[in-house]
Amino acid sequence: MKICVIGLGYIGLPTASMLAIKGFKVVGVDINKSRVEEIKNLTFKTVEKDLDTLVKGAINSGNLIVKTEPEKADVFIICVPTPIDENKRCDLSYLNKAIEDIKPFLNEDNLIIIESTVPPGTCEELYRKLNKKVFLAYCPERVLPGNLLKELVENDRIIGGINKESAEMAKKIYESFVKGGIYLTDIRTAEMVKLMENIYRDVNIALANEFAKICDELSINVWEAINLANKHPRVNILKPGPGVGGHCISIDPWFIVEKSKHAKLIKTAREINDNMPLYVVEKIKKLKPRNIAIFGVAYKGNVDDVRESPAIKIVDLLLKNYNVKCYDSYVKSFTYPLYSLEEAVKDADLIVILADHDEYKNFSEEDIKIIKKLVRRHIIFDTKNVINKDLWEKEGFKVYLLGD
Ligand code: SAJ
Repeated sequence: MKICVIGLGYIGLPTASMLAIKGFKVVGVDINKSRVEEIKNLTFKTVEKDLDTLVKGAINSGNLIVKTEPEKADVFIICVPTPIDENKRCDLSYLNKAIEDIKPFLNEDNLIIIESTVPPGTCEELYRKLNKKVFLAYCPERVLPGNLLKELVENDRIIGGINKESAEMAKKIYESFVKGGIYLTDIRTAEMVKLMENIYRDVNIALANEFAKICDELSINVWEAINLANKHPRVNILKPGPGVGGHCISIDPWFIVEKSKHAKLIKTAREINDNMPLYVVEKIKKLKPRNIAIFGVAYKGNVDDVRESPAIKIVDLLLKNYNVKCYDSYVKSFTYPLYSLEEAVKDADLIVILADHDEYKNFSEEDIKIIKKLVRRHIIFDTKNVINKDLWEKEGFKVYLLGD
């Protein structure tokens, strides 16, 4: 069986590679020529564990070829981005283009699987517009960047079919590598389930962020309070932070806001999380710095992705009044220049941590001593509660936490 995977981003590439390893003939397609070249030549860079080995195995097996144009296949799996536009509505242009691109190759035995996150009703609408007899299923990706390959195999999957046969056909494909359960439903429910998962997380983080602000106001350490509240068997509050980034959780809840007038809590949660960068900047102002070293511009710990990262907004705002140097050894390129650790902290009178990279958790006494010599003032503001506070305090740093 031949499978054509459209979009070789963080979902499409591992999925295409996994299918190739499992013996399918796979054609991976991406409109970005340089992305295709770097995959073909195995020169793409990733911090995702074992992804390079998987892709290498797939390419070397001869089962995965990558190119910029689709071709005839039995199954088409679409993994293209669905961002939001300036009115915070789902931008389906990449998805529509992917469908247009495969249209000339479709015949009535073909199965199209969509993995991209979309507002409920989108797949039915696409099917109507396509106006061709094909099988269509929606199987939303669920993997967590940073733990991608493990979750690709182990997570349960939800498959919605435009009809029962479509869902059953898609199940056969995913069964080849998914060890978790595979649950079948209708296509609109599957679209809703995906959004509910990310909204649940966004609302929970908004609650944690609101708790952080309240605890700041009432002189309580939010981290300790959350930790203790979570000792209750039915409480699981997530962590506060400088905001919610990434191309999923900070975007997907808007797909429901655009569809339903009832999405009030969801909208408020989004606004709370979107305002966290401003709150962090207000806190920074109170520490009266001049030169600020930012540690961690990725949207979260141990990833190299900066899409929608709260750091972008925070640095934007800080640059109006302060000198700012960013350091992130995981990230290759950012909106603003990146410096080495030493360059970033030289003459800094404030260090601000915005991402919970393991590197910051694991700073040794030696590392802190080096930083201590280079900075002008010994103040660190940790918005993620990631550093070893005692160790920094031992070296004479004043440590501030968000929500404390
Ligand atoms: N964050 C917090 N506090 C927390 C957890 C996360 O502030 O306690 C922040 C992170 O720092 C980051 C943002 O939220 O800025 C999102 O990070 P994340 O780890 O919660 O999620 P993503 O965006 O990397 O991946 C999510 C996952 N969804 C769920 O866990 C429900 C993943 O399984 C999805 O596949 C992915 O979205 C997606 O592509 O939709």
